[in-house]
Amino acid sequence: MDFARGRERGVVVAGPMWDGDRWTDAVAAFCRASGWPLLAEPGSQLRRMVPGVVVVDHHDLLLRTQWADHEPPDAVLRIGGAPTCKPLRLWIERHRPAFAFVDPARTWTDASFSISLHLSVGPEAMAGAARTLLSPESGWGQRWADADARAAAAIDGVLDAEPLLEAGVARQLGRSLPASHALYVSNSMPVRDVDSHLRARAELLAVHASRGASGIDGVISAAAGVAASGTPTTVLVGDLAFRHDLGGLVGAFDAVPATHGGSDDLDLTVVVVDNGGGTIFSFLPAHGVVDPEAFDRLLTTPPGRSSSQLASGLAAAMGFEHHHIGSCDELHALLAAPGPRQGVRVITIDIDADANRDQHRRIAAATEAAVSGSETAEP
Ligand SMILES: Cc1ncc(C[n+]2csc(CCOP(=O)(O)OP(=O)(O)O)c2C)c(N)n1
Ligand SMILES: [Mg+2]
Repeated sequence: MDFARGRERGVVVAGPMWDGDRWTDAVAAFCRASGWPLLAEPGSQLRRMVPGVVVVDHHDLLLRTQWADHEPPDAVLRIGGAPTCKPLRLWIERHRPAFAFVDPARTWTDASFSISLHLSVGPEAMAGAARTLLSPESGWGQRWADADARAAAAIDGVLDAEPLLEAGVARQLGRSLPASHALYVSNSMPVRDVDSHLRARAELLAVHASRGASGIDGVISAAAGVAASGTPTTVLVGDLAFRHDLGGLVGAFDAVPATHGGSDDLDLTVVVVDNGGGTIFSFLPAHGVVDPEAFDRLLTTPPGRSSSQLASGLAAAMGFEHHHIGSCDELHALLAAPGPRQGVRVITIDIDADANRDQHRRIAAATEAAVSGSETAEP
């Protein structure tokens, strides 16, 4: 596995992996030896601060900038499932670097046919390859570290000055959840917001999702499955995905805690970001072009009532906790203290969809300005 030898401008990409933590040491050794930055989505279990490794938190935003096209890669080494990050896929397609896929399970997931070398090897081979590399001198890894730090400061500049919206919720989950907890993220915008805004920390926060075909069904049930393993679990879910799996909420509610003679001892916090329907579609080019009423009826499909109304009704009927909140401080207070097992609780947060979309655009523009010195960002 001498793929990295002689290639200084490489990146290691880590897609979703349930067992990604078993790769931590090998990936760290490889990144240190090659000088390549690590672009790990949270669901890889590898977005974690490791000494000597450039861990990039904001690659989704960085790879939309002109800076990224002035820093084209000559090599990509991927582990894990297909990455969630679309700008990463487009950056690879534009620059066509040598592309190795470390794929011990032989999944061959490569929808855009970009992979040039398929390696059916495990972490030992990656660690072995690291031992054959000479330390690089190009400054490539440092430039990524600098750009990521500038992006983080630009993002904080936007988020810290504004009311809580979806990016701020994702950032706060990474700041507040105890390391012994797990985060489960729904498809649609939650998994993307977490990829863009949850930052590496010293201790691992297990982050899971069912990427599959991006279904928004069964989200609460899957998160309850993680919680049933004994790990207190928080699930970040949109308002439609929440509605799609209220049966999962009942299932989690019915699990009888060990303290009451049962065996399931389940601790599940459901954080619902209520933006009034499927707002992922409002990031598509058709939004603002086609008739707004038709767009909403066919794509946004806004529910008639808020998630807060729904959750408070269910909470009253079923007897679980419901908190309707609007700030980082309230979210932190509910998530940070790992008290006694909670059973099921639901936290609802109202999100103004227009303000949220606008904030996403301003974050992209602020990142572009911070790393490229230009104001024109790709949306
Ligand atoms: C089972 C299933 N049905 C429909 C879809 C199509 N779909 C993708 S995203 C989405 C909207 C999800 O809305 P919400 O959960 O509120 O998240 P948001 O888009 O607001 O982030 C829909 C309907 C899907 N992915 N899976
Ligand atoms: Mg929604």
